[in-house]
Amino acid sequence: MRILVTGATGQIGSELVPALREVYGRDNVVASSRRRHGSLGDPFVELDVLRRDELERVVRDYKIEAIVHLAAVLSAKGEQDPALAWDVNTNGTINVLEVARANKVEMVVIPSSIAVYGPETPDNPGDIAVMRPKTIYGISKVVTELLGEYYYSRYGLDVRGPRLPGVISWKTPPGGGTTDYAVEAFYEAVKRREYTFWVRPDTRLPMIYMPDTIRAFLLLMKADSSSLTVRFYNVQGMSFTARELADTIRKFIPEFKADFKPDPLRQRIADSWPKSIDDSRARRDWGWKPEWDLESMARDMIENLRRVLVGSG
Ligand code: AKB
Repeated sequence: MRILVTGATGQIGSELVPALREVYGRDNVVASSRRRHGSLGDPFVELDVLRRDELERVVRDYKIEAIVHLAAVLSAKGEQDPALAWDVNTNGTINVLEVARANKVEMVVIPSSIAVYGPETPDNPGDIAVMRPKTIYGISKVVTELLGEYYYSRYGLDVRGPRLPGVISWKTPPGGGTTDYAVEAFYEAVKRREYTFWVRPDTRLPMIYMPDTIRAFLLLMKADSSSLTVRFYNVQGMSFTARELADTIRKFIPEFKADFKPDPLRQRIADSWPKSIDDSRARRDWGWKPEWDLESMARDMIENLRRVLVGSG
């Protein structure tokens, strides 16, 4: 399968592209992003998803059979420039879906987010639950999901995606998300032994470690279409409060000092999201099961960040 990945230099893409290349072969996975940076090798093309003509040219030139569409503006950044977030997240998605449909691309994979949920969503929501998000990012992800379902039922385009919680990783930092504190805390704990969280200590959110995230993508992409009962699936690795995260970091870095100074915007966003999500349908339909919990993830994050930031294991 020849795959195009948009937004490939971001937090997820920089780890998903190498994983896809392992499975599908290096030359069959074309990485793309607006500007080339980071360590992804060729094949690579500079591509803005808002340029439908360029997207179409790449899909034709490389005979693309599947698109993994990662390019998006996340929740906190989206609130600083809602028009940009709307443009990139919805028009970028329409372009991907239209080019895929017109060029007989077989599969489009788009991650959704817990940001589709809102304060009216009941606790521990399943895949089909009340979705009245309060951020432009969440609204654009609901639109993305609905468009994906529409293109599937109207044109038979196989659109599917994991609905992700906060993604924690050490290779490439995330940018512009509300859940990014759960990544920054590790960087600062290793570098400076202190961190000021931008949420209250009791703020609990669902999260997932990157190796589980990559596995979720690979499993979902391999799943037989006939076994899928929805197009977007909740996946969760763990759920913890900011204080529980700080306490867990302290098990490995006893001097770690945590402060909590809630930032009104990001606290409001965090408060509007569910504390955990029900991923039983993904477990049933395509064998999803997370392998990392808070403690094993924290140990691995700290070991790796010590190696890359301070040169000791
Ligand atoms: C964000 O915080 O915006 C993202 C997400 C949950 O989709 N990490």
